[in-house]
Formats: sequence, C-alpha cells, structure tokens
Amino acid sequence: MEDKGRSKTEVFRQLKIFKKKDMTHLSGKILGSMCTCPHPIGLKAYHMFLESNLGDPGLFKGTKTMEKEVISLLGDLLGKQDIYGHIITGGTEANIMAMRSARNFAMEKNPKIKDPEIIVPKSAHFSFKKAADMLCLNIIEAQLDNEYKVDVNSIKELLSKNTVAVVAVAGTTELGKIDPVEEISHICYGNNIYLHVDAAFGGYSIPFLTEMGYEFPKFDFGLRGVCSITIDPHKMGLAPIPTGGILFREKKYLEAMSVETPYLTEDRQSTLVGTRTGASTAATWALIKYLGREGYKTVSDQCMKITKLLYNGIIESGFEVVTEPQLNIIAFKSKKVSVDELAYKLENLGWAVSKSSYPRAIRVIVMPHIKEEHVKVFIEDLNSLDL
Ligand code: 0PR
Repeated sequence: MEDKGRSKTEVFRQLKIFKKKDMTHLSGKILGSMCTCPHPIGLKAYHMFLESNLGDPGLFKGTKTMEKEVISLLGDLLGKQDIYGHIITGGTEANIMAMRSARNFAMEKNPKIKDPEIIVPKSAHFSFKKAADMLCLNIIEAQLDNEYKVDVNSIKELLSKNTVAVVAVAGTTELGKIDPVEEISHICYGNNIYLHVDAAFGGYSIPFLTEMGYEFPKFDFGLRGVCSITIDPHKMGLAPIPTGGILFREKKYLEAMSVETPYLTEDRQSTLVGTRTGASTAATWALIKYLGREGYKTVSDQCMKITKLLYNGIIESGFEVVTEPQLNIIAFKSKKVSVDELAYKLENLGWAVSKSSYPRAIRVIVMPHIKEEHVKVFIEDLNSLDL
C-alpha cells in the first residue's frame, strides 16, 4: 500500500482500464454463462441496501421483513408458501447449506450413522463435491439415462443405511435437463430420506414456462418428499451477483444447523456466513414486484424461443445437437472436428463458449442477454467454419 492516497480521478481512471479488459454480457458474446445483465430495477434496489447486514437482522428490521417476504414469494412459486430459508450468495452456498442440514438432521435422528453418504446425479454441479469435502460426507454418483437425466434405478441401488441425502437437479448445469423428481421424491419419502432439489438454474423459469403451457415434470414442494430447493435469483431471476436462495420445507431443517449467536440481535443463526448483505434480498424483492409473473414469463419464453432459433441454425449448419434441449441450454458438436478444435475456432471468432464434460460438447446457455441478432451472427460464423 502506498503512503499517500491517489486522487479520485486517478483511481477511477485506473479502474476503467481494468473494466475495459472485462467482457460484458451485453455484447452477446458470452455464450457459456448462467449469469446475465442484471436488471436495472434490481441494481437500483441493490444500491439502496448496501449498508444492511442480515447477519445482524435486529438492526435492519426492514430488510429482514423483506427477506421473509421474498422467501415466501419464492416458496409460493415453488409449490408451498409457508417455507423457511434465506437469500444468500448463490447456488454453491445453497447446496452446502442443504447438505449441512440434511447431514445434521439425519445424524441427530440416527446416531448409528457414522459414515454419512450423499447420492448425487453424475450431472450434479461441482458444489456438491465442495459440500462433501467440507462436511466429511462420502459423495456417491448416480448414473444417468440416455437423455442425461438421473437414472432412478441407480439411485435405488445406491441407497444405504448411511444415506443422509439424495439430490435431484431441475435444470442441470451442462445440459439443462430436469431429473424425474416425482419418482425420486416417492422413494425418498417412503424411506424417510432427505431429498434436495437443485433448481439453481431452472427454478426461476420452469414454473413460468409451465404456466404458459410448456410441459415439464414436477420438481417442487408440491412433491411431499422434497425437503429443500436451491433457486438462484442471479441466474434466470436477473438479480445482480451474488444472489442465491435456499428454501426449506420445515423450520426444523434450518434449526438442525443453527448455532448460538450470544451477542447479536437474534440468538441463533443457520447461514454459513455471518455478515451477509441485504442488498441481494432487496434486488430479489424489487424484481419480483416489478416484473411480476408476466414479466418473468416473457423473459423465460423469450429465452426458449431464441433457443429454438439457435437449435434450428445449428442443425441447418450441419452440426450435431447431442441431446434435445429441455430448457435454454444447447450442447452440440461438429461431425468433422473435435470439440476442443471447434471451441478454439469459435473463440478465435470472439465467442466465449464453454464445453460440457458429459457428453463432451460445445455448450451454449441462452440467457436473456442473448438476442436474436447475436444468434444470427453466431450461425453465420458456424456456417463460415464449414465443419
Ligand atoms: N447448481 C447448479 C445447477 C448450477 O448450474 C450452478 C452454477 C450452481 C449450483 C452453483 O451456483 P453458483 O455459481 O451461483 O454458486 N452454474 C454455473 C456453472 O458452474 C455458474 C456459472 C455462471 C458459470 C456464470 C460460469 C459463468 O460465467 O457453470
């Protein structure tokens, strides 16, 4: 650190240099991100609440009230209004919280469990590996079927007396697939096993698209075996980063991981972090109120329409889509060159693409910042590659 501070002009001049090196979602070139341009209403609300700390909610009673309302609004969206939860940093924190709760709850109920296990689909996000590492859980991968959804029989075979949680995904990270949660819920409920649904990506779009007539399997609290759901406002919810949501069916799941906080305004805390921004809650609240169901329906429907456009373009350009998209993610490959080579060529044309690992493919997430004009240019580029 320098002894003497620099002038405001100088600091901001240098910040602009850093900023210039960053890509922007607005450019339409970021094809492999689940984040997007934050909505201006969310940004404004976020700025208003930068000072509030939900880690000490007694000091920020307005923000706390807002968080309670947001949780119940998200619960309402996902099949149960009277639920419990928090607005946190994102899907990783939400999944870790769910696994922590499930482990504590199961081990409290059954002290004989000495070697707790979680069963997650092979397609699950890597945050479950972090959770397993932090919480000393064995992570066991369930196999996928030929549409890359979890194979329910594989889950059945893996259940054991040490299973503390089963995970299903509604909108997988790589392919946007929705697992057969109804069947899994049935199994978990019957065996008294905690079921967590990771709907970080799909949670903010499946309910709206369903209302519009799209067909999706059930995945939410309407299924009695579902104990918790991850839903991320900073993905399809258009909220600024970092904004995640964790929802629990019953209060006992939050209580299973609460610790005493003797000198704070509330005497117990269940979140992983202590000091926690209220700005994310404000942004989520403001966007739900401002956009309403109609606004979010338009956003997700638009993404699906552009996905279809991209899908047709990919096929017409002679590329191969590796699986039928269920949500706004497409994975495809060339019939002539490797995925790495195709990715390299697309990167040279200025596209920020990502690659799925299973199956290996180029993966495009059609987030709200991807407009029709971007898809047209992308298809032109695919055609020009002549692969
Ligand atoms: N669950 C699912 C189903 C996810 O897809 C993700 C992230 C998470 C949990 C974890 O969420 P957080 O990253 O909010 O903790 N999925 C994306 C991924 O890992 C996140 C992402 C976003 C990656 C933007 C890149 C990027 O540019 O691919």
